[in-house]
Amino acid sequence: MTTEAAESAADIPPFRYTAGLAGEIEARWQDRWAERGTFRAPNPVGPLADPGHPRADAEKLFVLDMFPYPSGAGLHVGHPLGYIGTDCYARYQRMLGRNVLHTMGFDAFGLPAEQYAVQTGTHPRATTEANIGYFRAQLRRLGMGHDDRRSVATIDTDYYRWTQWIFLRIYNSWYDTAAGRARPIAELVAEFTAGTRATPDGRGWAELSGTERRRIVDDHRLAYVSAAPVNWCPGLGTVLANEEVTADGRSERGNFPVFKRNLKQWMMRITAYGDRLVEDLDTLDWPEPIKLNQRNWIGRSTGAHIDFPTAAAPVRVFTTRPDTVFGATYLVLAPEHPLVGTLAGDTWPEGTRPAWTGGQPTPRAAVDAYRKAAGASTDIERQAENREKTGVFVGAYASNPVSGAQIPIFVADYVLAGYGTGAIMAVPGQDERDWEFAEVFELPIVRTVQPPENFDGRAYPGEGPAVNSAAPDRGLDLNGLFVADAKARTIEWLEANGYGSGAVTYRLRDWLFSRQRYWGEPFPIVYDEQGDPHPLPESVLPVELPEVDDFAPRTFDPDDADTDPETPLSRRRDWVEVELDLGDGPKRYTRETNVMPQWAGSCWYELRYLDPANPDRLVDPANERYWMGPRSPGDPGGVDLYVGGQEHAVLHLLYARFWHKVLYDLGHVSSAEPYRRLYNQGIIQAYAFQDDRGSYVEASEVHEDDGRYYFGDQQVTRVYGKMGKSLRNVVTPDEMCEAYGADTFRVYEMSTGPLDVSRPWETRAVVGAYRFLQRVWRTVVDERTGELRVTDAPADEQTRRLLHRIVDGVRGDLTDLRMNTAIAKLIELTNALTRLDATPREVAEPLLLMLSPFAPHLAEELWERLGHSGSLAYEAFPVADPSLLVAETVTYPVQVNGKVRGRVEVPAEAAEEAIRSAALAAVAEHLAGREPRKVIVVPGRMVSVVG
Ligand code: ANZ
Repeated sequence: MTTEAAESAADIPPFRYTAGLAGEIEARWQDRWAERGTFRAPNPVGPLADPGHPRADAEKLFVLDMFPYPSGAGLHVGHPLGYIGTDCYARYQRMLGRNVLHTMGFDAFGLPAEQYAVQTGTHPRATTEANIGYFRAQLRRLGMGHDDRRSVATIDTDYYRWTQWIFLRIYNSWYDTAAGRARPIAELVAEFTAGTRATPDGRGWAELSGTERRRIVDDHRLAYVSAAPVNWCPGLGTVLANEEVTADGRSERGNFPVFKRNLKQWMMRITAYGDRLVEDLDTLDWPEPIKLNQRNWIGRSTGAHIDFPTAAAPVRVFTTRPDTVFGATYLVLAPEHPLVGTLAGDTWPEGTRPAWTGGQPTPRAAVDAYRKAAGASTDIERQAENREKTGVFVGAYASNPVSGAQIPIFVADYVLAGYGTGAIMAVPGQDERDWEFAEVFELPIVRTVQPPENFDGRAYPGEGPAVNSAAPDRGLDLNGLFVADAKARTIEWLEANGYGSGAVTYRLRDWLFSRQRYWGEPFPIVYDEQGDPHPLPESVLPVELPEVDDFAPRTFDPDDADTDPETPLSRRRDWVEVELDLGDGPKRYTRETNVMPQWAGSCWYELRYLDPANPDRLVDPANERYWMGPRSPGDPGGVDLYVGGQEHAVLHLLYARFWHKVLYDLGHVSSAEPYRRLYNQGIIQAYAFQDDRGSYVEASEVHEDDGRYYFGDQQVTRVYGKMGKSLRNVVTPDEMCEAYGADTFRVYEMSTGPLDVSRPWETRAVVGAYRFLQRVWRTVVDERTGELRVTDAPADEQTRRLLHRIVDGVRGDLTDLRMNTAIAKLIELTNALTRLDATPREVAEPLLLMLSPFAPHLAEELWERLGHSGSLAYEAFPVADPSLLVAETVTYPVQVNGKVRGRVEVPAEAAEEAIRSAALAAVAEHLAGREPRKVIVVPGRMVSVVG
């Protein structure tokens, strides 16, 4: 390419480090590492134990990358930024003496392969495995020091067997809120049976029917079937998790409308862990913005549940402002609230305002019409601030428990079914949305917090003394209390009078765990004739994904919400219908035909890395304790360094923490958290080019002419953005390896910034890294003869001091993942060496060792040429001699009128002015206060004062 083109072939010295030579060296060392198993990390026990390994008894370090989805496009140069960073760090730490676990797996279930299968009929396994092969080859070519035995893919049956096993553990447990942890469901049943735990309605366990018992137990499980409202996307033929729905209520993939519908789905009770997921963030070494993201997502709100009696059952509301209850002038139920049907009758009560009826003859008709309309909009739309408030009266009243006032009950879509209790007490005086609604429906507004004097707004949500908030006959008087005290007093009163209690609610919803797809883990669940679920015994795992002819979920008119999903697995009747003996004789069952979401496999992969070949357990406890166990009391344990992109701030990290905590509670792991330290790498950005219609054109085909950019003969506009297929500005690592070699590519990527900073990609700048490695090569090898240029003679003092200063700096930089400044220091040292006639071995060797995390192939090659056998991967990283780190000094004799009268020691690089004043101070008594007539500084030699 460009670099070589400038020089004609004849000019190139025969032993120069070129892309061709780099390629040869790199392939050779990659083969050797693989043959020798260089990066295999020994386990304490089991198939991967290796007591003879040099690091078998060493301190451990577990470095983890967020594993990729193996897409068909392969890696572009943006992807390996984090992988190269962790590889440098892992290599460095290994040289510090640690037993380092670093490997790479594949998050291999997922939509793209399935969509491709739908279009072409190619089995997703075939495409996915081919893509994995391609990724592996690309990573190998980059010289990654991965333990090849530990690489797992979530689609391996031996892997998803354990994903299913974990599902069964979750299914077979419940959250004991008193103990603050999950426990096996058998212990719950034992407590009910023994009578030590009361049943929900207080009847004895023995008095309950089999079905009643099953309902109670199933209601406790951490994995359960629910018919709750879900995001149904007819255009994709599947339901989606909240996280997969965009802010404007469409599917993230495909951009189809998403509707709320009640469908039977598997759910995971992640909300049981809401408190711990928030609190334990404090134990983690994670970037603050990610922690904040998680806290917001979990969205813990404290307040109260308050029961408002009605003619039918009481309406329970959740409020964060129980102090404002005297200002509750109406209630609002979500359209989906179960009491709506009961409360809405056949006649409008006396005095119903026409505006409240929605123009319908009866409350029931009004509510039905309203519900239909509300079903068509998304949660986001329903909650939009500037949206005009709509609603209808249900034709019934509730009584405000603190005042006894009769207040009307409405349904309105600004109240969501999936949050709190799906019902609110509306307090227009303090809540803006309630105020707007009250204005539209002419409902009373009563302030219960005194706004400041200059307040000219409508609802006042702020701090102030309570007003209009006393019911002396009921023993409650809040007037004058500030918000916190008024809240506490109200909760006390509610609890004493049986109208409610303090409560905590989470924005976090239970995790919808079913997908109506093919390419995912089947559930280890069958249903009996009553439709009740049964777990399959562990002995039949894995439940393998059956072959099908048609991979497509059935899709429907994207705008028709009234359809039911039909899954690909449900069409294989011979697979779905099974006869099994689950302990009470052979019976007919039907299998669950949904599959798990892609998140499942990535919830626990780091654990399988620890013990990938263990046939009997997910991970042997001794191996888990060694690699991930807590190091001290209060330490949550977990992976020592987890590197990945910010886009996983919420979902993956939250789900993985949840599963890990369940496994921890049940005693399967000793670490309370999966990822002790998290680090977000930056992204790679690059120029992209748009034509006059705004479409992106292939960036590599654009040429520059006099500051303008052309695609063919068409002028295009240059923009800048994240490298990727959509901007058509992809550069692949393969091209870079071809043109310069993997070592150059690695050094270039690492030199452009600290690991957590996003940076521009500039192909033209890669040559800088290439030239640097050529200089390193030249310090060791004579380009013309191929002979070594290294001498055993000691280095001069200056070079030696430079070396030690650089060793010290590079260590600090690598420890803090500042790869760029480490490389800058290595360049400085190399440049100093190129000025010498021969390179002292005492400098060349540490230079290669320090370079090896970044340019491992070149370093290995030169290390071998210096006469070492074996790999330098286990050599000790250079250590700086502290005595050589103190700045060098020079001692100046100071003459006064020709006689030496004193001596001063000053830093070698001291400026003349500093030497002069130090010298004058040293001979002050010989000058006896006289101003010297002349001071001559002879640099490095002497100072002469003429008095
Ligand atoms: C009365 C009140 C008075 C409220 C007041 C707020 C201010 P966060 O903080 O987000 O948890 N709410 C409760 N459930 C709701 C639902 N399903 N859909 C829509 N809104 C709901 O918000 C909790 C507050 O949001 C609750 O406190 C309730 O309004 C409303 F001056 O109750 B509040």
